[in-house]
Amino acid sequence: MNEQLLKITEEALAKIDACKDLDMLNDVRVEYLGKKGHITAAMKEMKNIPPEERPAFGQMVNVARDKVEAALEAEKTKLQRALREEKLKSEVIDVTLPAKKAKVGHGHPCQIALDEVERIFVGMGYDVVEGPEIEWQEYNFTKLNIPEGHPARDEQDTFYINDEILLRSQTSPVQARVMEQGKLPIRMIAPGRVFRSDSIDATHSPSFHQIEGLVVDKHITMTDLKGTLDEFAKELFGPETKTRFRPHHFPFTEPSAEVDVSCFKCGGKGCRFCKGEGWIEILGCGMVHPHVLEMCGIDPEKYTGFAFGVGLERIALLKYEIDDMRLLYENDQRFLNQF
Ligand code: 2NM
Repeated sequence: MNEQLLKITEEALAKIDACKDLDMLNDVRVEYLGKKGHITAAMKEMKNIPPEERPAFGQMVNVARDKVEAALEAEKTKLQRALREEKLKSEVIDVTLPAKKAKVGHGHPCQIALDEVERIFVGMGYDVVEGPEIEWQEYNFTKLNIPEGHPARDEQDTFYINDEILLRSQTSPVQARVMEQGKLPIRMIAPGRVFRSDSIDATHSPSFHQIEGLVVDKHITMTDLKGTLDEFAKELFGPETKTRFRPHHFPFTEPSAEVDVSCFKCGGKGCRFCKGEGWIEILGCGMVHPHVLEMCGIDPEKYTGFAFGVGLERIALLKYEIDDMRLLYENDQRFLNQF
């Protein structure tokens, strides 16, 4: 028995030594120390041994078990260490490799143009004010001297929600709201989305963006208007830019004008960009109609003002030489990634 136990132990130690991985090692453990294992079987032999031999036999089995257990444990540690080393080697990171470039988002051309316009006017001391896109017709029309029956109110051009409420067709209702608050003087621009029932083509969309400006103070004159917009044009399109004011009509201003800038492509000589004109129309403006001031709670005998309105998309199309407004709305990455 002694000899057989020795043989089993030696055999076990040899098998443990030959193990190539932890799975194999576990199989060996089961083979010798498991429920039906060889050493376990030897311990079960105890009952068949004469009582006087039992202590010596028990001790032998214990020694054999301890030896196998110790060998198993040592081999386990060795295999685990080897596995870890292997893993470390295969997972080495080369920190000198070039990194993947992160994709950084960027402004939409309209946003870039808006930032630029805001920068210019904030630099001249203007506030940027926003207001609701759903408006009372009272603010969108009546207070701006657009009476009932005026063609600008036509249901064909305006999205009405009901008799009193509509989607604003301009951002000037924001200015009517500011005038009503009565804090003077006023120097503000109102950028934002406006809505008109237009069909989509290269220059029209039922939803686009406007930036309207308003200055109200004592002694504001047409000269202030001209100087301000001339400075704006020079900052936006370059210092060589000239402006030209042509008489026009708007219900909320009197007198009113449309403003052209000298073509920044050809300097005014006439080219394909300005269609041979030398001038490009960019905005509408005028002196705030006394009736508008009055309806918004400002005394037109004491205060005067000027106002203007410019289309944001129009500025973006001009500045970045885009020939179709629809490109601004389609979110085609091939287009947007150019900005
Ligand atoms: C324009 C042209 C001319 C304008 C007028 C006002 C207000 F509220 F003061 F009456 N805001 N904006 C105005 C004047 C807008 O857009 C082409």
